[in-house]
Amino acid sequence: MRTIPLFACLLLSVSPGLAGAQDEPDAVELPRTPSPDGAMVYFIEPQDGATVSSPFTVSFGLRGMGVAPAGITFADSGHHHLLVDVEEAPPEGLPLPTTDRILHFGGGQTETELELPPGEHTLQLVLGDPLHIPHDPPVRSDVITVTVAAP
Ligand SMILES: [Cu+2]
Repeated sequence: MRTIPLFACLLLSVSPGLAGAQDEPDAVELPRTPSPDGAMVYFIEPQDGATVSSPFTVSFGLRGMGVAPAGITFADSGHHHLLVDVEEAPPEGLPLPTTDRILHFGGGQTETELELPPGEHTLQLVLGDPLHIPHDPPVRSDVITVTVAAP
């Protein structure tokens, strides 16, 4: 499988065309990629309410769609984003930003090791199209809560 390094993901997220879109929010509407009926993204692990010790494995499940690296256009596919302690949902019609709380898996990864400080944390998965824009309708998991045990 062809993999795209993460930095390609970062570059796409800050492409100049999108900066223009922010200047005129009403004038530009980015095309959305449709998601098929019944598509669903979910956590294989950890389970909602789990207590884990850091670092811990997060496994991403996807039903009704395929995984494709960022930048690759392929019907009914996308790549995973993991939202960590994100309180306000990112806007639906724009590329997901890259922050320390919005992690892109633009290489098509379906698993990661996450290191978080002790305490309660929320996690959510959101699928993005080749340009990191959530599908229409969006394919996202429930928000789950995990507790990272003190070492
Ligand atoms: Cu992305």
